[in-house]
Amino acid sequence: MSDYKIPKVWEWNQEEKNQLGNQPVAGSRFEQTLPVGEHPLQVYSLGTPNGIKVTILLEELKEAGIDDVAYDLYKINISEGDQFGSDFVKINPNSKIPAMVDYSQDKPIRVFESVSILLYLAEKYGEFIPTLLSERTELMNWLFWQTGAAPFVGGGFGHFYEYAPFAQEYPINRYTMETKRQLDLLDKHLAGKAFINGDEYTIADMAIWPWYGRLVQGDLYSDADKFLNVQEYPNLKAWADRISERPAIKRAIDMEYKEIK
Ligand SMILES: N[C@@H](CCC(=O)N[C@@H](CS)C(=O)NCC(=O)O)C(=O)O
Repeated sequence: MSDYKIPKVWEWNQEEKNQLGNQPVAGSRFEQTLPVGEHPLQVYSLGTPNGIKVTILLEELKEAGIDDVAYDLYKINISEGDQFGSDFVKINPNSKIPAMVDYSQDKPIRVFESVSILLYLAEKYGEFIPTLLSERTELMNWLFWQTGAAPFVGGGFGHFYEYAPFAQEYPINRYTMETKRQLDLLDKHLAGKAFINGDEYTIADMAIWPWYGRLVQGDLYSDADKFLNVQEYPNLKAWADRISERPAIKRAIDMEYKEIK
């Protein structure tokens, strides 16, 4: 039991105002010019699960023999607050990585939200996205599922298991329950399938693997694979291992990010 009483109106603790972390307001906090490199695609990101989705697809496109997939990759250091700089916020008003600008069009196109970037690139190059309506719809189902589901893993389970200042049973139980339910869902879905959409490797695998593949491989939060007893999900683990063997995935994980300042 805690002594906390919910006030009538929540108030922001002003002492936290100057910190770089969460604040209850959106928008840029300071002027910051972002570099623009020589290539048509400018990616501003970081090697987090949402960030690496984009480099995975870009590297898979190269692997598939697409010639004009050159890009500049810049590091947005979210622990230093780069996501709140003025130029970044013009690209992504939501102040989260990843974000991208495509300068190959008459007017540059900004793209934010990792799955929106995956869809943009897959459609632009006509790869890793099925054309048949039924298959495309199934792909969309899983892309939207990933976007809605992963915050329970990252912002819920991961936060309370790894980052919260002290361990609390109630939120850890709540989010572990939901995370295991999602892992079981993927395990059941992947029974007898090579990939999320069936036989074809698509952007659904690239969106889901950085969260759920890395989680069952023990690469997301310390010892979380043991805590979550991931051997209960053999189909999911086999899929995760299959994906992580791909050269594009290995390159995306080791990718060097250029400094912005
Ligand atoms: N739904 C967004 C989530 C992006 C997101 O949460 N990015 C995190 C890093 S993985 C971030 O930029 N956090 C910085 C912050 O919240 O200030 C997406 O898929 O692009």
